[in-house]
Amino acid sequence: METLTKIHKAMTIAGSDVSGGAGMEADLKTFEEMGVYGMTALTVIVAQNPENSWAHDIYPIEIGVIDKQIDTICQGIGVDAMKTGMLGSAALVEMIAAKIKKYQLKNVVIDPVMVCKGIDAIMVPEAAAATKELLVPLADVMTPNTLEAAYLAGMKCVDTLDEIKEAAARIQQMGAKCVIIKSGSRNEAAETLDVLFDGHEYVVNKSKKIVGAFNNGAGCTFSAAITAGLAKGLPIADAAAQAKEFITQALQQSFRLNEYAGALRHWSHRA
Ligand code: PXL
Repeated sequence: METLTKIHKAMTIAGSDVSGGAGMEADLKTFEEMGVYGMTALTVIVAQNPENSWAHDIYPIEIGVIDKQIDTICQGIGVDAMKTGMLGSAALVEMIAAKIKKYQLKNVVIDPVMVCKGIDAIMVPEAAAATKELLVPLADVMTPNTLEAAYLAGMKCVDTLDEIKEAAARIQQMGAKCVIIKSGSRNEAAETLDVLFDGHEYVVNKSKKIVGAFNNGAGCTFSAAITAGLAKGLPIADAAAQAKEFITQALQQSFRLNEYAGALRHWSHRA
């Protein structure tokens, strides 16, 4: 039995996508593939309703139970980095902000999940507002998509490179150490655009869109990969670059599950 090697540990506070593609399932798969010990505090269960065009139905976990999960992880095991995903209520966002302070958690990645694939309206407005007020100032890294960035930055539209840079600067000024805005699946362009801003310089990453990829859970996977890198002690820019490589491979080798759905190949880097 190995006892001397340092095990890097990460916690995700996120919802379950029971179909396995996004949410805490994507986070855990990513942590595992990146050699990081993963732990989960489950916030909501997302089931899709076959009687209603497979609409997302969200079943929240009682807040006291989420509180117990976070205490178990933070007091019982300890974490090197953490991330959040779908949070479901303002009360939960408040509780998480208090836990980050209480346990002085480091390497805090906030993926401000406000929408799911195929949905363009903020799903739980009160949780989005609380995230903006309480979690942005505590984040080491924020990873909004362009729709979430527009909401957080108070902008009508975040689409062009200039708009993305402006949104990143605004969110950074609200207290986040570093902001990474992902633009890809929600625009019509042939290229994806990721912009990192740390308050000093912009790192713009342009790449060709991967045509035909199954991208459900891509945002969760990208932010989980950043979290894993931070858990291992990488600087943010290096963790972000490694995460970009990880998600690119997982998208390039994404696969079909059945006639309706496909998934990312989280293990593609093994080949
Ligand atoms: O991809 C966003 C997302 C996050 N978390 C959960 C989800 C989804 C989208 O389906 O189900 C639990």
